[in-house]
Amino acid sequence: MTTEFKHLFEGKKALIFGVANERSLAWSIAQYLHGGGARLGFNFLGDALERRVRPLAESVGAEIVEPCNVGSDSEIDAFFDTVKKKWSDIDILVHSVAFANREELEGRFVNTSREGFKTALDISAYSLVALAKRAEPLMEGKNGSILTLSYYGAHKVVPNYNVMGVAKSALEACVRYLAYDLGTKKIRVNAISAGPVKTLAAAGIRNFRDMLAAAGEKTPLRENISAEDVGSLAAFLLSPMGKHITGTTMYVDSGAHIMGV
Ligand code: 0WE
Repeated sequence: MTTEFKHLFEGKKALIFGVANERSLAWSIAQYLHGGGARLGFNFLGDALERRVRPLAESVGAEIVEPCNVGSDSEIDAFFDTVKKKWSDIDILVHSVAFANREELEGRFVNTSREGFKTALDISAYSLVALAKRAEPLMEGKNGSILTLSYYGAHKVVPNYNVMGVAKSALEACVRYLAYDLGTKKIRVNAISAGPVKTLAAAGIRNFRDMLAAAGEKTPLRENISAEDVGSLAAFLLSPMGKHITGTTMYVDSGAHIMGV
């Protein structure tokens, strides 16, 4: 990171949801925020991920590392109670969370179950609304910024992405409606639509390696993106450089989304 960005987030308080390990897109974003002088808070989901997240969080001097399943209103409330006590307010919220049952990410979309649909939309889209609702009062007068992660499957059919495509479409619509509501408080809400990256989430996808290799070659830049590319765009959107950008989805995908054939 270049030195011009060393003070970009000086003293800003940022909550980051969705770090699973050192390959997570959320972790790259956290490192950019830390590099700019931000104070950080993280969630984790369950004991297994706590063992992964806690050492990473400690390496960037995190002041908050608390459990929070974003599928539970009571866990979100408990998390924000802690934040309120420790910090009293926040400047930044990063939402990098998605989940669909594995069987929904294989085979035909037409076979999506009612429960599978509910789970994917709840964890991957509604959770942003639930977090934004709790963040809003803590961002009063702070020019807050909220960021989530999307994927091109929200707009065009990506075989096997299935119900996650529907969930990301809903997520991007949530970004627009939240941006309208929270705009009155000068809180910005945006999404980054990232090209495929081999993270823990992707490791659970069958044939992801082959897909990744093929995807890069078809882009204008002829290469895949890295988690760092997501971190740098996030830093821009979350900083005053993105001051009047809200409600939008920005692509960091080597240009993949401009292609027809
Ligand atoms: O949004 C995603 C994946 C999110 C995801 C991943 C998993 C794997 C393990 C959500 N739920 C689960 N559930 C699990 O049990 N991406 C953008 C990565 C991704 O996933 C795909 C892709 C791409 C790209 C699935 C099929 C096709 C392409």
